[in-house]
Amino acid sequence: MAIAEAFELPGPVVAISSLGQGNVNDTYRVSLRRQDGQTDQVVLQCINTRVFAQPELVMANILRLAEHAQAHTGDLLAGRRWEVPRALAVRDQPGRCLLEVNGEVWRTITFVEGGCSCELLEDCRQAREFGRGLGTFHALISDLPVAELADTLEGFHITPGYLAQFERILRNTTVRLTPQAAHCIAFIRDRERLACVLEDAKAAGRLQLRPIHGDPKLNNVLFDVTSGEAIALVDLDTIKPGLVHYDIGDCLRSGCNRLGEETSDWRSVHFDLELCEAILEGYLGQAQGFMAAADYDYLFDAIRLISFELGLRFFTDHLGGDHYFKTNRPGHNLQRALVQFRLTESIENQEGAIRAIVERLRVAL
Ligand code: GN1
Ligand code: MG
Repeated sequence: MAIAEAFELPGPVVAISSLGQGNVNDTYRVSLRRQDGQTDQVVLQCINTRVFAQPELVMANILRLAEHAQAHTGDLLAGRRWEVPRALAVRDQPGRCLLEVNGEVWRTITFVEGGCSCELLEDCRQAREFGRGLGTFHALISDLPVAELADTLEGFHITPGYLAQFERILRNTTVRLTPQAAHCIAFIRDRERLACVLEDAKAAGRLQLRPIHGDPKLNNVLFDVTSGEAIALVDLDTIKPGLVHYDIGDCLRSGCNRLGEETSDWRSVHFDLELCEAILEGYLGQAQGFMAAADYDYLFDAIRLISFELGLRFFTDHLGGDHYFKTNRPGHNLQRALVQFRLTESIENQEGAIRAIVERLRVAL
């Protein structure tokens, strides 16, 4: 409570409870009583500094984004509600948004009232809103020069880098290699050559760096509880220069797996084409203004790659002793990897249909 109260809050704290299911930071909901007697809420987070070694750069990106988005609404929103969470300053220290307590780094962010997140998509309408939310976010910041954003997480979404890390950790692992782990190793080896598809396209100048969210999985989008419309993207720590393809891949791999990324029934995981089409339709409706022709050519690759990459990251963490993603039990990261690899396989098996959806939308929109 004392930590929350060290920030400029709109009233005294009345309750604190944990919020969300992030795999990296610890997140809490802080309820407050405003002067008019109403309750208000803010989000309090302890930043995982093993992942984000320079939290001040993370905050600088979040502030830059808020500033840019605020000056930039207009046509894109067409009267719809859109919120950009803002960081609150430490009490009596205007401009400082981070608080260090016993080596831990804390910050508070505004809470989006009337917004809710979900773990699984309900239907195509919600899927379209999910895509529309990411498209709105990208379109709002597409003209923010990438040079004005810091790279807060070097190597994030650079798949060849994760592959090299996997090989290094595999050589030294002390984790027992079960048949399921052996399956993961073979699965990765079979796909090594795919790992550089987006990085090669970037190096060849076919894909451009743009501001990205970095982690637009389904539960990082808020939907208005009444209208069902997407109204915000939260969890802004990974905003940085990147390829929008990383974000599109993340959006689709999280939205089109109807069993969710935490399922233990990994053998039944499937990539749902109806949801895929609805998400892409919502996304491209907002994003077509900044998307270049070559961007469409890599959409299928992005969907396959980011599912594969996340599986590779989970599996490498399993081999390395579970130091990156939070886990509830031994083998948790292995199970998560099996889910992503099964999803990758399902994407590969439906390559023709996914490419046809992209083509249809490219022509129709
Ligand atoms: C992590 O912390 P969370 O759950 O928002 C991870 C993402 C993964 C995601 C998988 C900084 O995000 O890249 O896609 O877990 N974030 C970071 O659930 O590594
Ligand atoms: Mg995150």
